Amino acid sequence: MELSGTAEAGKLLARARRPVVFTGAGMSAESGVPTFRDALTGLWEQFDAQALATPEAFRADPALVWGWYEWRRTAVRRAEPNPGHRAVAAIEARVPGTVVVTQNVDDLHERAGSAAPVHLHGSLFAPRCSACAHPAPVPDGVAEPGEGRPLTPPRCGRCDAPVRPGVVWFGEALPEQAFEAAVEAAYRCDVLLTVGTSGLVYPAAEIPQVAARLGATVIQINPEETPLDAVCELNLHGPAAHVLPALVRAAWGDAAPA
Ligand code: BJW
Ligand code: ZN
Repeated sequence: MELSGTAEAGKLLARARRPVVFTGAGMSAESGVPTFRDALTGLWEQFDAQALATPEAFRADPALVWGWYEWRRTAVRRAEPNPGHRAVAAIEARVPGTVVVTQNVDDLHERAGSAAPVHLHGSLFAPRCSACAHPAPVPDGVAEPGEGRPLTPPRCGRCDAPVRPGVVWFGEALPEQAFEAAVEAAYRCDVLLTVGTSGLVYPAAEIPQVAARLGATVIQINPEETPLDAVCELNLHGPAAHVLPALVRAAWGDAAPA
């Protein structure tokens, strides 16, 4: 009897000793956090990336950019991890060699129980000085920000320059340690799950490609086709919040932590 994609992927996952779970915005979609490029619902449908997610945009209008990130941070604080995030934490609990690499700037993997996800594109919860990079406190109890409404950024406690969001904008280098950890995990892994990413943004999109080139089995979880289809042995078409728990059950049965 031919195995279904999920059953086959479950067998591969159950045998894995050094899996990598590589996630993008689709991972958090069912927590109500919008993706970037999905038609109608993606952030870039509504907002101009060049006016909000570049260093030039912050220099031109720090209040607009800061306000937009305040709005997004407030939305993430109100969101809850979904069963997909919990399934990722369950994989980690089952296989101690698991590495979670995320492009997401939310904290939903951590809140679902993942120990130390590698954040390739920074975090909404790590603001820093735009001049001296000194870490700044996450503002607490700020006025409810409107959708992208200008909101003056706080000043650095060390040099008084404006504080910026601790995320990676277009044209900026990825945090060195995080990128090195991700590349090393891609080199070492036996199975890589690529979940909810369009695979369009580099260098992050190299991670599943590196793993595939070095012989790992790459399994994709995404309702849509992506450029990563070409390097994937299995494509599980569906939402992460459904497919990942099913995959964990296929790998370890109903006794799997979920
Ligand atoms: C579901 C689902 C469900 C829906 N379940 N799935 C031309 C060619 C190649 C490269 C470049 C180029 N021109 C410029 C570049 C470089 C650029 C780049 O890659 N651009 C491309 C867009 C063309 N890259 C950079 O600039 C990077 N830096 C760099 O290259 O530096 C060079 C350098 C070196 C040394 C010194 C200095 C410089 C930096 C990239 C930073 C990306 N930043 C952002 C914003 C972060 C902050 C913020 O959140 O605002 O990161 S952009 C945005 O895209 C965000 C994401 O992490 C990233 C990836 O998006 P992701 O996660 O894949 O989301 P989507 O929306 O694209 O896809 C969602 C997917 O989920 C879809 O497939 C859906 O089907 C699926 N989905 N529901 C499962 N329920
Ligand atoms: Zn400073």
